[in-house]
Amino acid sequence: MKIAVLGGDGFVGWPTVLHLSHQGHEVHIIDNLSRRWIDTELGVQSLTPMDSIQERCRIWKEVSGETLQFHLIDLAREYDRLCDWLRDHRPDAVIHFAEQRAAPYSMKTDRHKSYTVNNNVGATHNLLNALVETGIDAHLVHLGTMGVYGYSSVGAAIPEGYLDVEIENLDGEKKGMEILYPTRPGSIYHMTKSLDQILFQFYAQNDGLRITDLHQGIVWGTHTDQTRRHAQLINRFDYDGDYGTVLNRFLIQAAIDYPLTVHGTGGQTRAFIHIQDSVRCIDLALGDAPQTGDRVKIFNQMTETHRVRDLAEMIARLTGARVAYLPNPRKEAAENDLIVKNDQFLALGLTPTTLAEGLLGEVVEVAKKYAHRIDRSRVPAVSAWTRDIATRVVDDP
Ligand code: USQ
Repeated sequence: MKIAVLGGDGFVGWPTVLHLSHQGHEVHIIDNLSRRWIDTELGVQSLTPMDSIQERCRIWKEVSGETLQFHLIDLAREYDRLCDWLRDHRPDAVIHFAEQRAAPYSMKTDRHKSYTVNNNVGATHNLLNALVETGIDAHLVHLGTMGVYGYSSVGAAIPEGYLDVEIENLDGEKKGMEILYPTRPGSIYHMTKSLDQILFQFYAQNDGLRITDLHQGIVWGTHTDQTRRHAQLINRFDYDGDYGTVLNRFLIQAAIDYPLTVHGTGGQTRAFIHIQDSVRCIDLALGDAPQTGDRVKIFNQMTETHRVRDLAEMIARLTGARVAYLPNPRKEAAENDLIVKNDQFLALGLTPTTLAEGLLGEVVEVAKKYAHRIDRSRVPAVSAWTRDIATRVVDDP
């Protein structure tokens, strides 16, 4: 297939590009390099040294013999260039990662809130609009988030996108209907992914676009089979308080002898997936495309759930790290349970990589190797969800 990977320079995008190219697909990366600019804005850098996207593509050619093409396009702002690109290249599939993906960054200031909404919703809508305008019947695979469901504990498993409900009509008869699972996003970022869902529902119904939405959990790990093939193919690794995600943060904190930064009581239960499985899932979803006229296909892209304090205590046991229980900069339930259905990927053949499989140590090794690149002052999470909370957040444990 000819595949466009929008956001192909990012944390999940880059290993996905390599995986699909390795399988023999013709892969085009479309990216505005905004993630690199945000590093510059924040004054932080990936734990791992990343080369330019052009250099990464050159090394991949050397290692694999396969060509990757890079196109610098800003989806949210360059609608006409996007349409031209689609007309010129006519992809069979488009994978859409091209959104600002950090909840803390999206809550930083009013400017960051506006940027995240304008960028994410603008990019998604421009893409849908452009597919209709150019008449290209590509399968659109979007990276969404588990966070659209929210974390209210009702003791029931979260289904894959849709909920069967019963409502009473005017004659008092109970009628069944299927609805998108009600969204309850916990940040501006998660809200943009909730808005994306409605855009997808409309374009699938109105224009027959073929869309798959992957509700992904928190990704951990850094290497995949393909990024391991050369030092310069290494994936990015975020550790800072805005972009680092919880498990990877705990692992680097353990590696540099920094107390593990648990928010509140650490009672938040979240869904997790290893980066290698994330890439496999995208591949499986590509092979299971909906037909024209189908509803949006929604998968829960996660393999296990864990409570944040259990992860911290497990890593403390493994490494001897100390655990710091800090004021929570976020507005979120102090404790929640989470049960998630992921039957569709299991049925398609996904064999989950779990925390138990020794890969935690691999991440600690990577962190130790590049520990000299870490600025300890950028480890605390300081973006607060409300002004009230901001006054309570402690900078350094
Ligand atoms: N947390 C800590 N300590 C930390 C960092 C986080 O206790 O040092 C807690 C947070 O308060 C939260 C949980 O860990 O309760 C998860 O935080 P996170 O930063 O790992 O994940 P989140 O902000 O939800 O976002 C990440 C990705 C996002 C993706 C999402 C999947 O950045 O792109 O969509 O995970 S999910 O969480 O399932 O919605």
